[in-house]
Amino acid sequence: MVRWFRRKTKAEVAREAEVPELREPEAEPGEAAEPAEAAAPPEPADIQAEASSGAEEPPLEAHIEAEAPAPAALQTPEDEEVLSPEEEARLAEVPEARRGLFRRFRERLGRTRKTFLDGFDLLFAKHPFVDEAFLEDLEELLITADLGVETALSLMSAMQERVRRRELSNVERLKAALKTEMLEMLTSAPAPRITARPKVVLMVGVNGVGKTTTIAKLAHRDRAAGRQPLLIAADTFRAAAAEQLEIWGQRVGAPVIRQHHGADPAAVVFDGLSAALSRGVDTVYIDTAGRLHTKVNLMEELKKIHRTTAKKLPGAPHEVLLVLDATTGQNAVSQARLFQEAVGLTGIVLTKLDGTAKGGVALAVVHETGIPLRFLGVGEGLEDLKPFDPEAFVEAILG
Ligand SMILES: Nc1nc2c(ncn2[C@@H]2O[C@H](COP(=O)(O)OP(=O)(O)OP(=O)(O)O)[C@@H](O)[C@H]2O)c(=O)[nH]1
Ligand SMILES: [Mg+2]
Repeated sequence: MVRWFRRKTKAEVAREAEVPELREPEAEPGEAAEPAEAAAPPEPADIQAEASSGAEEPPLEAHIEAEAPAPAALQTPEDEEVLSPEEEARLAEVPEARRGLFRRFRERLGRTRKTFLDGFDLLFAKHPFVDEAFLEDLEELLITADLGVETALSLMSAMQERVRRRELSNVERLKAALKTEMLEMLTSAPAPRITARPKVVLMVGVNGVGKTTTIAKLAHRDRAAGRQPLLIAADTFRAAAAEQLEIWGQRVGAPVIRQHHGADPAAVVFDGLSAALSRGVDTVYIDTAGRLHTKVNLMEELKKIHRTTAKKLPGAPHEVLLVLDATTGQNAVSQARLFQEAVGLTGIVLTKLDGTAKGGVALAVVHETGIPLRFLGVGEGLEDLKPFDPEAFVEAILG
């Protein structure tokens, strides 16, 4: 598929012969930079000096480079609090509350961010011009940063117009262009406001992705907002699952409805909803057993839980949230498709974004399934769940 796209890109490039960046540079690369320097990006100061010498018409890219701000120094998790002047200026435009969110996100998504920024650094070091080879390597970088082939291709085609307008000539410009395109890809219609009381949320996902922990985090958010949550332990498959949920329930101040190990999960849900109605709680979270999305009988069980919920409380579940573990990379996309087919999803929670370089998978999931991202898990603590904010996310991985 990658090879197919490569051929297509070349064909497109051939058709777009009028695009200056895609043509062979008029000057030989050796004239713009000695072979020994080819491994390093041209210094803007050098190019400026060359551009102003007037002795020889510099290559087109030199003009672009001379007008553009200096490339930002590479940011790493260790030095990410040290911002470039451009970044400081951008942050200054963001209201105070959001600034804090942006900084925290940056810190937690440090490894994904490093993948992109290191990749850009290499890209500009390897290619002195924005030419076909540059674009192929950029495409490769996006694919390996866990965007996957389809999403990377879509971004690359959106970038074509920017190539035409010479907007990819240095790191800052490339980042700005990608940010705009990614933001567009990630932005979906705001989640519909649910006024039902109790609001019932069914949590689904494969083993170990963070369903139970995410329920605890959501219940914790409810408590902080003055809402009373109730938790239903419909994972009767794993022996310790109900105990785990009970411990979280005690910690966040939410009652937990459970039965014995091996009980019918749909029956637990039925009882749990009765309790929720009689207690008049605001929110209900149904914890389900992790299941292989490819196992038909387990998916059937989930459908039964869904049907029982709807029978007991018409209109429920109001939300079906699929929890995906970001460290699984592209596999997350196929999980989303299969759960969507089985129970219908209203949103996705992407967990374990802290400590993984695979955060780019967020783009693949949204682009390839069309299901909105609702929350991001960025740690194991109760506070480590953030509503998905496309702008903060894009700033965290590219800003
Ligand atoms: N670093 C990190 N760890 C997380 C995050 N979310 C969950 N975890 C951890 O992932 C592990 C599994 O979490 P659980 O909540 O038990 O996952 P589950 O989906 O309920 O698992 P099963 O019930 O076995 O299917 C735990 O050690 C959690 O602390 C996150 O956002 N970041
Ligand atoms: Mg669990």
